[in-house]
Amino acid sequence: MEIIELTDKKRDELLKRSELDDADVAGIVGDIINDVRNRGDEALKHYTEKFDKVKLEDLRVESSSINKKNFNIEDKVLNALKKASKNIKKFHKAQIPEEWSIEVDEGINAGQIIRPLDSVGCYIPGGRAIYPSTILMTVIPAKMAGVKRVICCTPPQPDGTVSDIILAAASIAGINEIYMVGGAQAVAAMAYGTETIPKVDKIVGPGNVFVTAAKKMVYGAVDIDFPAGPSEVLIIADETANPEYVALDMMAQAEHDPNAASVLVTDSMETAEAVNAEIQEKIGSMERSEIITESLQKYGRIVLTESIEEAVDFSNDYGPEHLIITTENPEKQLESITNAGSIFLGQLTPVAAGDYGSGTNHVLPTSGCARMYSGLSTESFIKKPTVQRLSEKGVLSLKDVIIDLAEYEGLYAHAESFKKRLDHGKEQERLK
Ligand code: HSO
Ligand code: ZN
Repeated sequence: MEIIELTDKKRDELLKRSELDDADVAGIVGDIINDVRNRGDEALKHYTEKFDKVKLEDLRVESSSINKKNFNIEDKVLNALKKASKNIKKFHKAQIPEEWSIEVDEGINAGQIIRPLDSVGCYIPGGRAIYPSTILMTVIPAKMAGVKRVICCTPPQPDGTVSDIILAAASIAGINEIYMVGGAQAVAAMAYGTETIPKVDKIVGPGNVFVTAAKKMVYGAVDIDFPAGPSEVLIIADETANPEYVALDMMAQAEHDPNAASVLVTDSMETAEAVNAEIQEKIGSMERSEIITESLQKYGRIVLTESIEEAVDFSNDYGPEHLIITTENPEKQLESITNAGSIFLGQLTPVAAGDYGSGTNHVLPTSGCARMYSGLSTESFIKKPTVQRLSEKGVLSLKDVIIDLAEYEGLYAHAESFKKRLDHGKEQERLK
């Protein structure tokens, strides 16, 4: 990889990443959504046959195949899922927000209560990779929030089933409602409901361009998490960074997708050159060498800055999905970080830790969306209705505010509704 000095001219070029634009697929996706709204299950089966090459009688996975004792997977993998789920549960439990109320002014009590969404649909991608970890990352926070009905949609395998590892993860996460449908058609089904698939309140989870485009189109009919495209990592490193670790973290992100982005930003030419050399040395022998090579060629970057502060600045502009800070004192740079999906501090903390088992969520905003979104969390499944109660004193103290503003806005029923409460208070006072 070329080592590029950060100049104003280069900045925009460097901020570039995957250009997969869902506008390109908007037409097809819109047609699929309409078809699913009109024809329900029949349309789902049609698209499953067309895209997944499977003819399905029944879209739902029998719950007996999720509620079973023995899954056809290695014990060590089952145990890994269990241990990961324990950490993910613990972390997401800590994210449950508190209800609160305050006395805004004398006699005016107001606060927030916490209520879970009623139903949630998790999209679990199939195809190129099977990610049981994504089941844990989507279902567990919803469960922790108290969502009663959590369903999953995932494309079927060529034999018309869902793999046992996905079923095992679903069982560990505590759900038994899985539907074999993928792509935009799955999103449409969960947004509008079909004979078999229930309409849900929110759709979450990563997916390809079709899924992402569909999520954006159904937003409004349901809530969605955020657009989650090809994975990204940005690494801020100084001269203390371990070049081998940095190279591996870049390749780990690159192996997800030819369109994934891996960016190293360092103030040390030595680190830049050493990481580059490590990648060159390892890339040919990596298991997924082809994907890594394509991804690093397209969106891999090594950027040289004049200082670590400049590296932090660049990272904030980039707003990476994953940010690794491997410097002498990463907590110091953390103070100035404003935009990042999930942050990994120090040389012993690779992104893989958060991908699988340290407890944090791996469904994170990409393509700069970390500027305005946080990753999936327990709060993603929680509503916070506000609550208030006025006493006579409260009514009295608000009288000028409410009546004057309501009359100014010409909303006399508003003013009147308040005056009556005022009279009520006076009446109570008189009766005392
Ligand atoms: N890095 C991916 C999540 C993942 N990694 C799943 C491994 N399995 C997006 O955050
Ligand atoms: Zn990953």
